[in-house]
Amino acid sequence: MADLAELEQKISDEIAAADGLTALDNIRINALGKKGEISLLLKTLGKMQPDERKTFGAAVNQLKGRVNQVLAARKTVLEDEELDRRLATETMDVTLPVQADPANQGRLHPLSQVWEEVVAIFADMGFAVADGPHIETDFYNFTALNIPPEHPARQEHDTFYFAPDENGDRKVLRTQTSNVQIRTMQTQEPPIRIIAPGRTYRNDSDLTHTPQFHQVEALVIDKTTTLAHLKGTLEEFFKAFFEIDNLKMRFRASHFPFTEVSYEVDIGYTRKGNQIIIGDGDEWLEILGSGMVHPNVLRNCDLDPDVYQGFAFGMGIDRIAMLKYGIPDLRAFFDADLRWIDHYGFAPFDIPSLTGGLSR
Ligand code: 2NL
Repeated sequence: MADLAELEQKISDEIAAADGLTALDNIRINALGKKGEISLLLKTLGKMQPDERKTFGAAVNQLKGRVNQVLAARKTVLEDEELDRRLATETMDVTLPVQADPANQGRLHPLSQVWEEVVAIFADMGFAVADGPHIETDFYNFTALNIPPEHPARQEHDTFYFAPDENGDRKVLRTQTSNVQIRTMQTQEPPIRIIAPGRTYRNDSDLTHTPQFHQVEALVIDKTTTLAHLKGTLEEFFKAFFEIDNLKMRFRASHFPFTEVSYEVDIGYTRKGNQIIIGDGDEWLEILGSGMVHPNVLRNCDLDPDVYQGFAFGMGIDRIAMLKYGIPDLRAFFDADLRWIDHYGFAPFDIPSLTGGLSR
């Protein structure tokens, strides 16, 4: 029994001296763990006489209870000390801004936004979106569009050519998205009503041109499609796109190899300071090229020009994005500068729609 008192004193001294929760837990394991000093004492009970076993067993159990109490008390003290230490050393600046919602971080590039706006407007008018290859054969980029070899229009396209293959044929990076319309006319029966938004490529680089840019072309083919449909479509599109009720439009006779008749279309605007307000006013802004699809183009796609006719137009997405959102420098579109995208970009989950709002 004297041994028990001595053991209790020793364990109590150790507990009092424990300087942390880990040290305290080690003391607990050494005393009460499976192979702890007190646990081992209990294992000697089996070899004792019944009387001795009764008194010794009770004494060890009481010792165990007291040690547990001392351990718990020391634990509370150590935990309080730990909390006081953290409260004294750790600080929190409650004036810091709330952390940004991760679902609302990142911005859509204005081009992506405008692309989606254009798609939403034309989809609402019943146009399907078509896509095609960026690397194209000479036929789909030029010949099918009534631009035969040696035609002067080829020079104006600043085409990127690939190295010729074994037959001497050179593929090109498409200079406009018309290859998509050609492929559509070859594979689908009219009526056809598509837009072809996409990347286009020309070997041209200055303040207002980048070697890779974006175009949307449209094509409507049916038996009775006329210029009036072209005018109506463009008027509806620009009113929806620029979110205005009044729109002045001007059709200037022009020439493209793939349309006959051909028009360049201007829209009216006024200047307010260095701001451009689109819709009304005395100044004109050239915005797109258009016309009735040339009979040769229809023939090249095995459509009979005595049965079918239609309109087509093409415009630059980069340019209408700059106009709508007042972006002065085209080249910044391709700089991948996060500060620029933060300024001009759009919230990722604000998907443009005619009912929910195109742009907010
Ligand atoms: C412009 C002019 C235009 C077209 C593109 C087209 C396509 C086919 C047939 C006929 Cl498959 N036309 N596309 C027509 C007129 C103008 O683009 O200045 N674009 C920026």
